[in-house]
Amino acid sequence: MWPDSSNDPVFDMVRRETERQNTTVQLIASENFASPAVLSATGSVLTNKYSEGYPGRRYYGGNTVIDEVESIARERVAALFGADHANVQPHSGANANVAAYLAVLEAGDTVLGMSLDHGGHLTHGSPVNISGRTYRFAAYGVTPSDERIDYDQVRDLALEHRPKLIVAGATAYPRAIDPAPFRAIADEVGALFMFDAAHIAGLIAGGVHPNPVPDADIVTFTTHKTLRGPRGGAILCTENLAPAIDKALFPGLQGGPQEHAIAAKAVAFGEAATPEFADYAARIVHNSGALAEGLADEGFRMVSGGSDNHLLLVDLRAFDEGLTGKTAQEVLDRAGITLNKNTVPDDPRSPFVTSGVRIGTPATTTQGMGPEEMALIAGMIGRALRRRDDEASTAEVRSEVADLCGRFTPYPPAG
Ligand code: DSN
Repeated sequence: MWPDSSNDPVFDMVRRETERQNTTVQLIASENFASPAVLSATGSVLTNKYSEGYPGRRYYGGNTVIDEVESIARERVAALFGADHANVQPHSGANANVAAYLAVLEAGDTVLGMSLDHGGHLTHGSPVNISGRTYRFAAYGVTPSDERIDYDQVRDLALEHRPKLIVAGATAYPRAIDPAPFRAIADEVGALFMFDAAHIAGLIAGGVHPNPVPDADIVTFTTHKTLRGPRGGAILCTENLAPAIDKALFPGLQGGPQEHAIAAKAVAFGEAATPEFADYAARIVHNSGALAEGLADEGFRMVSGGSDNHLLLVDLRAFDEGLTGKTAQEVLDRAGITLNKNTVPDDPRSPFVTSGVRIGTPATTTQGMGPEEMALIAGMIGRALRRRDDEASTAEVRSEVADLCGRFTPYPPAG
């Protein structure tokens, strides 16, 4: 029926990637290890089906089962966050955001969002992104003193620019974001309020961060970060915005939904509603605190002094003025520790070089690592970076990483 692809080198690449994930430490704050059930739904025959439209209103036949799948995904995620309405079709967080903008804005409208170089998202108005090219974004940031969101500045900018939409949410911000002041400011200037919960959706679902749903008109997020589902996005909104959101996503932005991914989202939403997941979310934050302590002992400076969530933003300059984020990422890659370079607020270095790294605990927490292992990892990071010109030292850390991962292997060995 089909050509024999079993020897396709792509499968060897998949095997090697499984091995990489099993044998190195994953500290990228936006990554996680999806469960076998989520992976199984993602790899299912639902990938074969066309289902443009929404449950009960499709442009193609044969969607009885697909309607059930998409309906259960919508119901589960709406219940998880207490939202009026859910759209589970966004292929990504970026698409979720663009659809939200399409639903409530016209080209040229003014929006207030967090500046990318203070931790905001690309889709919150970066000039190189469709958001910044289509709408007039004004940007707020963090205070120079405590490196936390400057709510006074948010209010001042809102009063000055009179945005139609205020956007909260960040990609490299280690503190909890309080939705209530944003709501109050949006009400004061007559703006809509959108909360991009991409990074912290799992922390919200697990009850350890404030839920933005009661305050925000629209909540967008990715499903693959702390929420631990398949790659993808979702949008929650109030009942009055539901028709505009659905129309903006399809046919406004996307065509056929990826129902295999939607099935996997449904599985992940089910998992996120369990007491085990609430415990997981609490352990993510606990591990961040332990990692911050360990890194501070090694001489690193945490932006904002620590973390309330799943990530740390580490300013490398206190550890070594000459060490860039780029070099740190490369050295640690060789040592089997995967993280990403990241600018720190008001970074004099470019985003390709940076003075910082971003470090997250969602994946290691899924593996079952705890504060003891966070202390070990902090020590390994310090040692690898301190002796970065000594290949033998890097190899020694790599071997310790392999031993550690051997005790917390996420997946069975492939092939
Ligand atoms: N690329 C994503 C991240 O790593 O944070 C943006 O959501």
